[in-house]
Amino acid sequence: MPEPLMARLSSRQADFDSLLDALLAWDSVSDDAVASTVQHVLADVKARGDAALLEYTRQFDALDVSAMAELEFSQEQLLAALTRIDAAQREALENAAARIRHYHEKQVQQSWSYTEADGTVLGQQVRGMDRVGLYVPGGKATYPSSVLMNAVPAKVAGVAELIMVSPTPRGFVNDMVLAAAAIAGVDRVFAVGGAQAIAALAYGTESIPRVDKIVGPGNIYVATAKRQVFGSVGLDMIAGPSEILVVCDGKTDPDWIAMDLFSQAEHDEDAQSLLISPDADFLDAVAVSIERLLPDMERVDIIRQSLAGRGAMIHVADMDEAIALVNRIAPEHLELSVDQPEQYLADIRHAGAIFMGRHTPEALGDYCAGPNHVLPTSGTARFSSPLGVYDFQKRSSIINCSPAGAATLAATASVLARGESLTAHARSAEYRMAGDSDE
Ligand code: HSO
Ligand code: ZN
Repeated sequence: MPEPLMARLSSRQADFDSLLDALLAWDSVSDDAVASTVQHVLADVKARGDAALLEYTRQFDALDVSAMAELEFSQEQLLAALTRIDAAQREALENAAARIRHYHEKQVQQSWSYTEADGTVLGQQVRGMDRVGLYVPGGKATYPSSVLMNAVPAKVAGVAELIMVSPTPRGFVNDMVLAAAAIAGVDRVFAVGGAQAIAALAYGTESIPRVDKIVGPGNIYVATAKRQVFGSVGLDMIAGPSEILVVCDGKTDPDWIAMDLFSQAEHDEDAQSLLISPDADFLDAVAVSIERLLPDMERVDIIRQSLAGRGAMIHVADMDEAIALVNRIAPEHLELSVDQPEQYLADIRHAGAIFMGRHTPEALGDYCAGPNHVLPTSGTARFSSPLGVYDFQKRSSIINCSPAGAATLAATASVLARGESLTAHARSAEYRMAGDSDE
């Protein structure tokens, strides 16, 4: 057998813990030169608006444009893209969008309130955001499916205006991306990208309105720009490379598992594919499948680099140990390729998305099962959740005191306020102790 492509670890080896830590380590990329370029671009777009945006678009995207109007796609153009793509592609996009919409409709948070005995009403009012910006990369990682995954939940949340930006280097336009925008109900689409697009969304220009939140993945310039505008605009998470962790009892076809590992690895050289099994022979069988299947893959080089650099097969004693490892890794995607996966579900504490059973490959979730494919990476599933409708909703607290309720609360507030030496707070509360001033 040739030297296996993926590293092989065993939970029994003495240095397992440190090897695992090294395997999982991922430093979010930061680069001083990029940071200072981005800082300059942001300040320039903030100061000069469209003029700067046009200059950077000419410079970075090699586009010969002189007015922002040339960089906006009309709704007619979006619909035209929808008619240009294959009928099968259109149908698949529409089917995926409908399923994603249906799933996300379950996530809508409702306003609520309750009334206390003295008539005071307390509650929470939920509202969709006014305006959201969606960044869609223009290069090798342009995914129409990601347009749906970001835009549909925003629209379900009731976001009034959804603005998409996506670079079109040398005028290259991806019809599937525009078609997905049309299907998802994106309101405006601009052909701008990079840090300058993030600046436009964060600060607004004459033609691109300022948004309340920016979502969507991007290259290092985009990620750095998002970090730098933090505070003036809401942001989604800054995603690391994609990961998959497959736990298999050894009874799934090894070809299926090899292909599931490839499906994440083909995203990018830094993507991470891990396989855990209590069956060492099965790990060998998957290694054989990998050797046989890999040469035919279109992205063979990316997959090879990803599996060799960041992939691993981990042999464990039993399923209990496998599940403990899952929780330690907190993977973005977890496949439980086992009989009766339900029996393990209650013990899983950290995973972005859990794919249950042999017939649920991650690829189905990536496109069309319904749940979101924007998920926490690099162990952040310990504290964050899939992108959802709730990310585009915000809440206001509601407090409506009855005169009697105010009098009661004022007694408590006054004591606490005086304890903090905040006399105006205390007196403001105390005025309400007596009931209406004209009584
Ligand atoms: N697996 C990616 C999402 C995606 N897959 C888009 C295919 N297209 C997120 O980790
Ligand atoms: Zn994927």
